Amino acid sequence: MAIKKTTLFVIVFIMLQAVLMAKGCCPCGWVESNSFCYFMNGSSEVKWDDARTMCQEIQKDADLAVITSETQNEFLYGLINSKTQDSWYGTWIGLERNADDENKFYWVDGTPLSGQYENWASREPSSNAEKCGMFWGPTASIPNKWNDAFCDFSIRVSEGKPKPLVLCQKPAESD
Ligand SMILES: [Ca+2]
Repeated sequence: MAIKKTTLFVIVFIMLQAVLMAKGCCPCGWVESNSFCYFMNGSSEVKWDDARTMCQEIQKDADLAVITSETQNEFLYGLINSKTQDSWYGTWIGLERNADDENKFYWVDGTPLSGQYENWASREPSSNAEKCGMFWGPTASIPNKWNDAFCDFSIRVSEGKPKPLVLCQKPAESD
């Protein structure tokens, strides 16, 4: 009986380790989902370029979030929704108009948006002058949708109004 208990303990221990390893590992303060880690800066007042630099500097291999599926989109919307402060303008995401072909958007990892998962709000993208991707927050008129915005939109927002937050992403460590 004692041997059986020990064997059972070893099996449970090995299974637990396997689960923990499969889950991946994120830096303190980051949230893990499906092998990626996410971090949202909730007090930022930065332009898209600055938001991207912020992500790249805060952690190795980090950049603005790249959204490739509805499942991921819903998870990230939940993350934005979990913020207690008004996030009407949601977050900057890693989507940008191509410098050479303004009709095309690319993710910051170099993937063209064309043919991939898209979640634009109706009548968006709306203007070639709006070159940077944004994810509308829960209190927006069209929540949980994407918008193209002026890349310096954060400084165009009236004084005292909420600014777009910053949504960073990095691969989860597997070891
Ligand atoms: Ca727009």
